[in-house]
Amino acid sequence: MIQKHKLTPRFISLEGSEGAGKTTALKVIREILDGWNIEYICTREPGGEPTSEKIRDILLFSEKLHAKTELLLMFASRNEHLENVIKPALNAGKWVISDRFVDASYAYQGGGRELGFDRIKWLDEFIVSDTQTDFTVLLDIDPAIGLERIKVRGQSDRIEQENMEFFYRIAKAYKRKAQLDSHKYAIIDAAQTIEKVKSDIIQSFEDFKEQLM
Ligand code: T5A
Repeated sequence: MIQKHKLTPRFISLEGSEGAGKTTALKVIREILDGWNIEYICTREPGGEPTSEKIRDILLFSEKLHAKTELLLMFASRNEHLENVIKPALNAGKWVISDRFVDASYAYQGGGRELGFDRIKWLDEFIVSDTQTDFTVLLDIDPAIGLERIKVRGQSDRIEQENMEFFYRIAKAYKRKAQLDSHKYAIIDAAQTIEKVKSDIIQSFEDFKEQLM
C-alpha cells in the first residue's frame, strides 16, 4: 500500500468572481495533490455540511436579503463548516481545499455590498480566528467575461443577478485582500485559455510546495 505523505496539513482556498473557472481549477488542484500523494478533502462555501448547505439555499435563493443579514448568514454557515468539517479534517492530518472561504466575504460583502473590510475583519477574527488558510488561489477575471461564461446556464441565483458595478467592486476588493496577504496568494489570470490557466495553477503549487519543504 502506498503511504500518504505526512506533511503538516494545509488549508487552501480557491477564490474568484462569478464564472472565473473554479470548477476547472479545483480539478487541477485535485490532480496536483493526488500526484503529491496527499490526503485531502474538498469542500465549499457557503455550504460544505448539512446546516451550512441549508443556509446556502437561503443565501442564494431568497428573494431579498439585507446586506447585514447576508453577511451574518455567511459567517453562521462558515462557523458550522469550520467546526464540523474543516477543523476535524485538519486535526486528522488531512489537507482541506475549499471552493471559497473568508476572502469571499471580504470581496462580496465588504466590497460588493460596501460593508467595508473592518466589519469583515472583526467577524473573521471572531469566527475563523487562527484557522486561516495557508494558500489562496485567486482566479482573476474581468467580471463581464465571467458573467458571459455562466450565462449559458440560464437560471441565475440572487447574487448573480446583481448589477455590473457590484461585480467590479468585488474584483477590486479581491485584489485589495490579495495585496494585504500577498505572501499566501497566487493570482492567476483566468481570462486565458483553460490550458494556460491549468499550467499557471500547477506552477503556483510548485512554488507553494517549495515553501513547505
Ligand atoms: N459568496 C460566497 C459571498 O457572497 N460571500 C461569501 O463569503 C461566500 C463564501 C456562491 C455565491 O456566494 C457568494 C459568491 C457566489 O455568488 P458558488 O457556488 O461559489 O456561489 O458559485 P460561483 O462562485 O458563482 O461559481 P460558478 O460556478 O458560477 O463559477 P465558477 O465555478 O468559477 O465557474 P465554472 O468553473 O463553472 O466555469 C464557468 C464556465 O466557464 C468555462 C467553464 O467551462 C464553464 O462553462 N470556463 C472557461 N471558458 C473559457 N476559458 C477558460 N479559461 C475557462 N474556464 C472555465
